Amino acid sequence: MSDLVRFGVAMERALLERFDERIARKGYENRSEALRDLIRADLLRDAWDRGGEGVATITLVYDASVREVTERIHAIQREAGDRVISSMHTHLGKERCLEVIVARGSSARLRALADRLLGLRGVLSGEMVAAAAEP
Ligand code: NI
Repeated sequence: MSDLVRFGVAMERALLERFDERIARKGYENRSEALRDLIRADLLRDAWDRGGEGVATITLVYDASVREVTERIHAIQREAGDRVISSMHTHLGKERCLEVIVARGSSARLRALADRLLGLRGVLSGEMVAAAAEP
């Protein structure tokens, strides 16, 4: 890591103890790495909220026996053009399919893409997760 800066942080003992318990459960070896991750996540959320460009995953679980749901999922991705970078499809059972789509674009357009997919009849569950912001 380049150009590390050390700084002191003051906080209530009880708050720090809760934080230490939390990061131990998550498997962090020290507070610094946990704090860096929290700050990165906050900056990503902020960039996303301000309508920035980013990369997201959209995960869908759907019932493939529902008429045309598979075709609609694919048509929406084709219409999205090069906003969709990649997708992965696998089978969870006889009728249920899992699709993970990686897409790039403004947060508003990605949200709209995810909403169209998640709103389809036959889509049982899913969510969009912002993976990274782009400058
Ligand atoms: Ni399938």
